[in-house]
Amino acid sequence: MGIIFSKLWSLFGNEEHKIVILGLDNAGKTTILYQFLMHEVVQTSPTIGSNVEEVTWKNIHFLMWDLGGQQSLRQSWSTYFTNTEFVILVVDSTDSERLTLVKAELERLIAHEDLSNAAFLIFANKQDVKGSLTPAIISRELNLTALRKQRWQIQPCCALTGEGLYPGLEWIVSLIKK
Ligand code: G3D
Repeated sequence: MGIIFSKLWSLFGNEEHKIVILGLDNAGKTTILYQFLMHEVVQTSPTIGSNVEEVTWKNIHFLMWDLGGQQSLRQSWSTYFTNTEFVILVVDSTDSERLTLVKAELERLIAHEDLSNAAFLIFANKQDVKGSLTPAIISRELNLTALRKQRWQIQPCCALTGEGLYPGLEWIVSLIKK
């Protein structure tokens, strides 16, 4: 029994969970990916196409795709959606002008059939900047409470220091363990 259990446990531990990290350009996607990878801030440049990295946390393996957020690149996001379990949507909390654009992208995402079972973690990033929008305002502007089909969570964070990132990942882990 013990052997079977430990085999099952190691199987579970080796499973890889696919996450796509989306958001407009400059939201902080690449900074977040590399925070998860190295726990330290790296110099980023605009993502051309995609970055992909394997991240292991609490013995759970994640394959994290960071997709470029410029308008021309957003068209190709859907080619990455197959088998995606989690979407991390990164919002620049200092960019109130483009929140309507974020809302439109979110609507496209939740309507996509390949993401119908995915859970959505929304990072309200750049909370270190004075005057940034609060998670409550971003929730309201994105109309998150109307999201009924998919599970979602909004998490304030600062990708530069890493604050808030692991509580977000913890939510993802709690869904995996359910
Ligand atoms: P992207 O991958 O979504 O396009 P990046 O975004 O990760 O390249 O980040 C875009 C810029 O925002 C970077 O600044 C990065 O340092 C900054 N940034 C990311 N997260 C935060 C944050 O939490 N707080 C603050 N203040 N800045 C953040 P540069 O100057 O390199 O363009």
